[in-house]
Amino acid sequence: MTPTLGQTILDHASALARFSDMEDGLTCAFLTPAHRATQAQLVKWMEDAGMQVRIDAIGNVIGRYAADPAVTEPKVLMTGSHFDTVRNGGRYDGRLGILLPIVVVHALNVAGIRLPYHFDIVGFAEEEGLRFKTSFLASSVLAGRFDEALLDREDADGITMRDALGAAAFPGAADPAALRAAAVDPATLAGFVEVHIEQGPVLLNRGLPLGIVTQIAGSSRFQVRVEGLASHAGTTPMDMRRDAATGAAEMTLLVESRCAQVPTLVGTVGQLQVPNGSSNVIPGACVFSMDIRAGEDGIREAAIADILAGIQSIAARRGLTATVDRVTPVNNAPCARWLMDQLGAVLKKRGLEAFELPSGAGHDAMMMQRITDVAMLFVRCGNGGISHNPLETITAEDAQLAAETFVDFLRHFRADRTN
Ligand code: HGY
Ligand code: MN
Ligand code: MN
Repeated sequence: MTPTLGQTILDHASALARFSDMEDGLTCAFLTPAHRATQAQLVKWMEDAGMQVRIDAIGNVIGRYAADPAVTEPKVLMTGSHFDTVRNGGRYDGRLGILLPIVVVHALNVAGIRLPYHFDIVGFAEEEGLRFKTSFLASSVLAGRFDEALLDREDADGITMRDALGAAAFPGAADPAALRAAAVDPATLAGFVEVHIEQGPVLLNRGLPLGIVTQIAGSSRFQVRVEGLASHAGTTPMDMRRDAATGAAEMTLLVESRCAQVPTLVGTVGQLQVPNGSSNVIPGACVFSMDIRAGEDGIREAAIADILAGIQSIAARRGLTATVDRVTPVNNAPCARWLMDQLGAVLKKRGLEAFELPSGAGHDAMMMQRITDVAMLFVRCGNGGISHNPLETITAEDAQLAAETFVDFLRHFRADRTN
């Protein structure tokens, strides 16, 4: 393989990072002009790599590197990740898992190497939930789990998902029947294997370039609206206030203290706003997000039960009301041992440790795990392992090694589950 695969991956990630919703950083929210430009660029790179490409009803870019024509009834091995980002995010989260296989397919195609199965790369249009506060939106369509009620959900500007999709005008966009029809038939799949930047410091601290994921932590997201009474900041005595923001602050501290009780449990309030607040008005309302995750579903569910009860008791004590909206939770997703072992075998062949680690971050593979066996290859994250931050980085050497390992994996892949 050409030693420039790694550098090409980094160059492609830099090129995509120029399509952004913001001036001095990378934000790529679902169906914005930057998102559409990213999607168009992915189509072009997949076509240049020798793939047949289509865009489905939610905006996923799906490229197929067709199987060796001599193989009858080939299965589909699927890979991919998301191309949307968080606000002011990193350029590798999600995108690495699209760009790396594109570069790999390009190299296979140039070398005239066909595979005994169809190899599909999916650029998932939306995973982060930034615009519509969704969870695994694009992979839920592919997995046949799309919640049609989401079409009526509005973004911060009051634009519904239905209208945003309609304006994008993909074939079938905003048509529930087309969104249903975009689901893949699980019987056609041999599995789903996602490459992703680790987004944490484990591989970095152990001096390892690559790792194999054992499971992906389940997660639950909520939007909480606390209502109190807006009143004058100068005239309302402290003991007569119904301050929604101080109530939300106490609820935030409850999330922190409850989630600190169990090592694998994490809880985050990432958005906290006083809508239409003024410096001289006691907050009459406060809205905040909650993201709660754990490696075991029971631990997460027990924490959620305690936190939701605690929120109501804090609200009652302070004369507030709290309304909680729950985004569909995603359960812990175990990776398939037979796929992990095939990844491990190619790592060992290269003299690398087949190191296994769980993922605390969510991934499209979680949703795909509902319909097929999944595995994930993690690539070392630089800069102390920081992610969801512009400082997120990988090296060209690690990208090269990941690409070469992925080539080995594809060339040795056997769908019959015997290792
Ligand atoms: O939030 C997550 O774990 C993912 O990056 N969307
Ligand atoms: Mn992310
Ligand atoms: Mn990601």
